[in-house]
Amino acid sequence: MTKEFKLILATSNKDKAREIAEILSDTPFVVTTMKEEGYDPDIVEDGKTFEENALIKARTVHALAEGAYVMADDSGLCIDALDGAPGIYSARFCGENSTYPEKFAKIFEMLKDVPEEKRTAKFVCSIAVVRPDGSEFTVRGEVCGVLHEKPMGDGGFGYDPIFYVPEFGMTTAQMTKEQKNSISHRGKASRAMAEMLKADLV
Ligand code: ITT
Repeated sequence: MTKEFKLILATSNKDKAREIAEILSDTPFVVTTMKEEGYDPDIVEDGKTFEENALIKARTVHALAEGAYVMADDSGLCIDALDGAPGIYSARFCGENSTYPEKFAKIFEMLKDVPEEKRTAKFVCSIAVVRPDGSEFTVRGEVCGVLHEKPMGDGGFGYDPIFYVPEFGMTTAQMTKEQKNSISHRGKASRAMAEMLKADLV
């Protein structure tokens, strides 16, 4: 018989939590957040990779929520001409309190000598899961795109208005939720995660 189980999401980012809940909506997983579960830990993201940071977040919440499945997402924008920056520092890029328009302006200032065809980038998402028994795994999803100097669209969040996907002819902020989830780094990683957890459901 198929069991339902709760996945506690170790994030304070409401947009991520919303996207993951949508992506997993037609699976047997019930997604809840650490806030909804009453946890508000101080998480020190001092890893060097997306995977390390995702594991740090998931382990921190798992230590509080014994006996639960905990998942965390560490993600970001990696710009080829900037050697993968801002990468794991995407949320903090240009200062923790900077706005996205300020982050966009900084990026295009840094790219001013880079020709348009070389303004390629990818979104990366690493998802880490810690099971009730403490076993853990990570999965990764990526989506390639091109940076668009003029922000377009008001869907999604973060860097979506400047992340243009040529195959769709639009930015991820112009896509419907379904379109973005079908191709996004988070969509790919979440579906890979659900696949890994399938055996636990039987
Ligand atoms: P938590 O650590 O609490 O999960 P956070 O937002 O600080 O929240 P990260 O450290 O993983 O999470 O940083 C992810 C950042 O990468 C996010 O804040 C955006 O700036 C960017 N990002 C990730 N996924 C994105 C997406 O789908 N669309 C646009 N920007 C995205």
